Amino acid sequence: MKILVLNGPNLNLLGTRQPEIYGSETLSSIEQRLQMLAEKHGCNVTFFQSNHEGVLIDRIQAAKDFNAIVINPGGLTYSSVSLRDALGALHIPVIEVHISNIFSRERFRAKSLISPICRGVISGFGGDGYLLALQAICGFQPGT
Ligand code: CA2
Repeated sequence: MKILVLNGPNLNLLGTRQPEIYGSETLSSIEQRLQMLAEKHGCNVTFFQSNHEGVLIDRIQAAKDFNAIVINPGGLTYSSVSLRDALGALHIPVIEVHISNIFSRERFRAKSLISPICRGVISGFGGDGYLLALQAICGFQPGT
């Protein structure tokens, strides 16, 4: 099982600002935790973060040999039809992850353009959300 973990604009700033919303864990710490969990369950994870919509779309178009994508699109969640089209064109499961609970914040954050083409959405569990997504895709039991 090969999984591509994508992070969009500003997620490189995790752990540096706004800890009251996004917690204090850095993206690299989340990626380390994912790597360890993936190894334990025989999955292969590849990480990619970009602040640029077109760069993310290029990475998605090149992801033909992956079995699934876990993506936190950041602010592109609410604006990018192009990102949605690129993800939808792959015909592999996509799981949308958000660190914060996007439904309990400003109203504009509650309407994702990405969610309708996703297998599922995980929102509000901090960095653990990415691990829950891996669990859901790879099919192992919680806590194992
Ligand atoms: O909760 C999430 O994971 C978000 O996708 C994070 C996005 C935000 O636009 C979405 O509404 C929800 C923001 C990315 C992180 O931005 C930061 C900005 C400053 C400090 C730390 C993170």
